[in-house]
Amino acid sequence: MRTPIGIIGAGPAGLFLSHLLHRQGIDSVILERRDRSYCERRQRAGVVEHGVAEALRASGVGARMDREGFVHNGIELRFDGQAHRIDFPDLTGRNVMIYAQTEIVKDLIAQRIADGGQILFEAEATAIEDIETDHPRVRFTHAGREDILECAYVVACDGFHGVGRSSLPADVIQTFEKVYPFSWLGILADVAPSCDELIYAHSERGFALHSMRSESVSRLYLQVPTGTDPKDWSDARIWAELSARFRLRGGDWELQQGPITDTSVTPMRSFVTEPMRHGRLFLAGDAAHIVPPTGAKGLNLAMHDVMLLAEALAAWRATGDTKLLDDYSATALRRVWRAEHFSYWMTSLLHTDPDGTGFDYRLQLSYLEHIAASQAAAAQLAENYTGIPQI
Ligand code: FAS
Ligand code: PHB
Repeated sequence: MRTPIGIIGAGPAGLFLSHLLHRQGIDSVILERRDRSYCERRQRAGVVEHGVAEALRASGVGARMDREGFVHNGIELRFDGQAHRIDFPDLTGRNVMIYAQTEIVKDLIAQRIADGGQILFEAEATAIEDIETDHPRVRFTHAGREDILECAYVVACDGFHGVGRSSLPADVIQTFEKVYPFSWLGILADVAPSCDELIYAHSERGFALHSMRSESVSRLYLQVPTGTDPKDWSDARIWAELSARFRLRGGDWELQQGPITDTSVTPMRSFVTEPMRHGRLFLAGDAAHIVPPTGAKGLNLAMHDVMLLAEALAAWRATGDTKLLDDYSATALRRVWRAEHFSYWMTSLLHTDPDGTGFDYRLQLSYLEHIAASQAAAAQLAENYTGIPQI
């Protein structure tokens, strides 16, 4: 098989890149090791930054997001039994969309198929070769056969556990990592959200987040110790813990409960690979970087990477000019490190150490009270959360 751009992974990064390239008249082939149903069902992110929502609309795949998603003009911080709203438009002139990553993946797969795009599902990339030549290739297995995809460029959008990152020469890359001593236990529940906007709750018992997927489906998360087995958490225990962590003084707010339909535990890590390119192999999305989901940046970073890469590949295809391709890694990493810091900052601000001395807990409370009192401090959070346009 031969294609100008070989893409590994049909997650949001690989799919959006293929879609953007198609709009520039550039062919690509996506190799995806899982089947379509798995890719469309995998519970992941829920917040779409202002700029990413705009890019989805501008490229013709934002209609269902605008019909079925929610425009959110703020979030609520809960701490010390009180609530404080961060008003995004007032502080930044921007907002965010709540529209699940599963739905973005469905929309992009449907659009690629409608446009005649080539997505090979259940096709696992096993090796990426000759990346220091002008004819790199991807070995893959599909339908029980070994095959080779000959390309001009390869873009690994294959997530944290893919083959892309490990195909960069070890003496070329540098990785940076921070592992947190806690994870998130996430649930989907068939119950209407108990709030109109997301609630990020700081409490002595640990962090909790109330998000949503629709008017009848809630998405909630609990900070739990690393290594937590979801089987140790009954529905009753989950709801009791969530209620305790969202509690407000005066008690005039109640968390609505309902049947839990999905439970998962996600470890928390910060991770960055530098550079995000070597020779004719590029990394994009989780293949290159991971953020703790507290800042809702993972999906959005992946989309920004491929927006940059699509523009660079279009310039190369039109004129042979590779300057934007040569600048890709440095340009992408500026946004990556900004998102890494914001995600680390939100995580450190809101997650508590139940066995802690209380010193860190009081520092967190002091900062949260400062954000509630200072427009400048609130603006810093709002700017990063809604997505900084130019970095
Ligand atoms: P993805 O991991 O989404 O996609 C990679 C694709 O490559 C997968 O389909 C995989 O099957 C495929 N692949 C891997 N190896 C392959 C191979 N060898 N050959 C072919 N295909 C291969 N972000 C948020 O903003 N908010 C959240 O709440 C949030 N929750 C998350 C929960 C979990 C459990 C995880 C793991 C991540 C979460 N994230 C969240 C981050 C997540 O949304 C990612 O940032 C986003 O999926 C990144 O998209 P991609 O880079 O496309 O990678
Ligand atoms: C989600 O809706 O899944 C979600 C929202 C905000 C976050 C993380 C996850 O920070």
